[in-house]
Amino acid sequence: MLRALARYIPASFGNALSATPPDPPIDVELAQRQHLRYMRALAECGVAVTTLPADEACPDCVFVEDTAVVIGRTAVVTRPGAPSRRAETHAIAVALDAWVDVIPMIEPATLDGGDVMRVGDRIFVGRSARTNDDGIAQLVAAFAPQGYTVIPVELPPQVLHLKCVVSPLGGDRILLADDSIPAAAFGSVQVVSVAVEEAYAANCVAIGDHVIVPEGFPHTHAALAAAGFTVHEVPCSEVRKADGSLTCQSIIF
Ligand code: CIR
Repeated sequence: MLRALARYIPASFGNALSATPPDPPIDVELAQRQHLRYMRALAECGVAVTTLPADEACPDCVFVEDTAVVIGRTAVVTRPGAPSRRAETHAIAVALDAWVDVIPMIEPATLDGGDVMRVGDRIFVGRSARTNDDGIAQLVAAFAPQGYTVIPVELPPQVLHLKCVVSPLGGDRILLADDSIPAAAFGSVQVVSVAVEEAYAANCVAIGDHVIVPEGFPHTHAALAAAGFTVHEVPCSEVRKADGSLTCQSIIF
């Protein structure tokens, strides 16, 4: 059975990092209710969810995806690119240690898990403002011996994380926002496209024949349904104000 590790949204979530100060500001109680909807959607897709307590000292702690890359029996606990987020990793490492082997990333590496996308035996990594070459090298050191090929992908400067614009759909399929990264960067894959005006919906969580998507993107919903998925919509308005979306709210392994 697939597991998801998640973390509750703290009351301090209004202070989460954001490229643009949200207007209107984050409604923290609404964010917490929307987060529970995502937890429920994961459960409906057959995933066993473990949710860690929030840490008030870490406003961004709900975005657990950035703190670890878990593939098979190995977890690389990252050194997040934003210094204010580095205190998030300790609790994640302690929790993951119950299930998998934990390898901590060490300075000067920085890497956010939102920059990492596995497709079969390939691991695509966005080289971004958050993820540097040392971070990519430490990912190679952890996963190349297990047969994975790590492939760096250059991100346009306005893109926070690789998975803001592309998500794995299982097998060799990906969901990719038009006019973001050329599909050729991903080699031989099948692409389900997201129109530019729905680019936010390119971040989705596929679990077998099910896919969880942000609420309110009808063309992407239809494209995924046509590709054979049962589509679950979840509201994301408040995490979006903190530059977050769906994949960032869980580590699935
Ligand atoms: C940050 O700027 O780090 C958070 N406010 C948002 C992180 C979103 N993470 C992700 O999409 N993987």
